[in-house]
Amino acid sequence: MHHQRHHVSAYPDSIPNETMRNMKTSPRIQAVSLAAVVCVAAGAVVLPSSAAYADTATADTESTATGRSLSGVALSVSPYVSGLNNPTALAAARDGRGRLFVAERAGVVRIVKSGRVYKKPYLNISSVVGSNGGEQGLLGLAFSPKFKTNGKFFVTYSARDGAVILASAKAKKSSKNSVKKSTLKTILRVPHSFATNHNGGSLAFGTDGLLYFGTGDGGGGGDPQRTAQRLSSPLGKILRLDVSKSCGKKRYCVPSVNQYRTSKSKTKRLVFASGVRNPWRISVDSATGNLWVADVGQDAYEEVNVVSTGARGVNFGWSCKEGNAGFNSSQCAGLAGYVAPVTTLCHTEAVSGCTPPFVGESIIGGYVYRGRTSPTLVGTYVFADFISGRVFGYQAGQTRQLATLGRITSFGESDSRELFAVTYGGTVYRVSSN
Ligand SMILES: [Ca+2]
Repeated sequence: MHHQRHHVSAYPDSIPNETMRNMKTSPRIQAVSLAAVVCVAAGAVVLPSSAAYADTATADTESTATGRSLSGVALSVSPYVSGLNNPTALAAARDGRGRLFVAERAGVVRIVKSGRVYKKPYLNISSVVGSNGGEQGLLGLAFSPKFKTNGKFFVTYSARDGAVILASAKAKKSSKNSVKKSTLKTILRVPHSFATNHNGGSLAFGTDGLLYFGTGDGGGGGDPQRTAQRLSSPLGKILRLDVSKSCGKKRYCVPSVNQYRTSKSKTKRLVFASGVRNPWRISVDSATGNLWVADVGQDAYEEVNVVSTGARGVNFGWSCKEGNAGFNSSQCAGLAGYVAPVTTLCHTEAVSGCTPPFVGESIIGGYVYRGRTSPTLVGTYVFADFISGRVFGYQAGQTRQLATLGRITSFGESDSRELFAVTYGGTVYRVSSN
């Protein structure tokens, strides 16, 4: 890996969020090529390969720099360790041991500690992980809030048949630096055979101790299976499970707070929220308990949503809506109380008046920073765009570009809630501010 430092020019003052929302929304462009629809719209982990990406200035080789402020934030994104193989997620166990755990797409979880990558995998389940298309693989990773005592953590991955599997694994002791594949146990299987894209797979524990699991709409383009608004489909949802115990034959229980817990549909019982397309990365703000959902857009808008985990009837709108614009009018029938995004990025080829820096083609959700070493960043939701390499901050209705770094696939928090990012090329970056 190269580690040249680039300097990012100061950005013009940002467009206020309201302006973004009121921007003229052109009708959905139908003329986008299939490749663009599939790759751009779908693709959190797609390798840019077409000419459409020729102007993607930032390959995955650079650190960056400092940008203009969000309430005085000067963001620094610096390489921490490299040599990972297509990382897709980063998490910490919060057991005080200072380890970062990085999921690699092929099915390996690796430990990063004190600036180095441990040679021996923490977990290797590559023999059961499918990797067809640009988006299948080991997708998500989250540690039990009680990991220190129970040694349990959770992964999501594509099975060989395309199904998205939520599974647990268990360290013999939480201090161990490797975990046996034989401890892997399937908790939930979400069938996903229609297409290889839009798998979701993001995991986040709420401050309520419940596990939130984002699923994609099943792929293709434009919600062809009409899953996202159908509550009996596990696709296009944020599911909520209690994985701290078993109920009957299931390795989870339906939380008593789930709105549809008494539904005849076993799937519907797990639905916390509907109406997402590909919530590639979700996170929970440890201070407020709010759930942040970054939903990858179709042809026009990328979006950031935030909702209390105590909310009911949460519907993020897809595929009736894409961002704040209409999309499939046939999917609007049951749409009551649609949760509008707090901020959106636009696709220049589809939205007139869409100008940098608030341009994005494949949003990568991040975290609200709650660490200690970057006081000006506290309370800011940091996120990115995979394609353009823009790194943004959102706080109190304002969105600003704070840095540039191409091909971020995921953000993650350390034991002490410091912020890290991983790029598809295999580098872990430390994200900090003044
Ligand atoms: Ca939405």
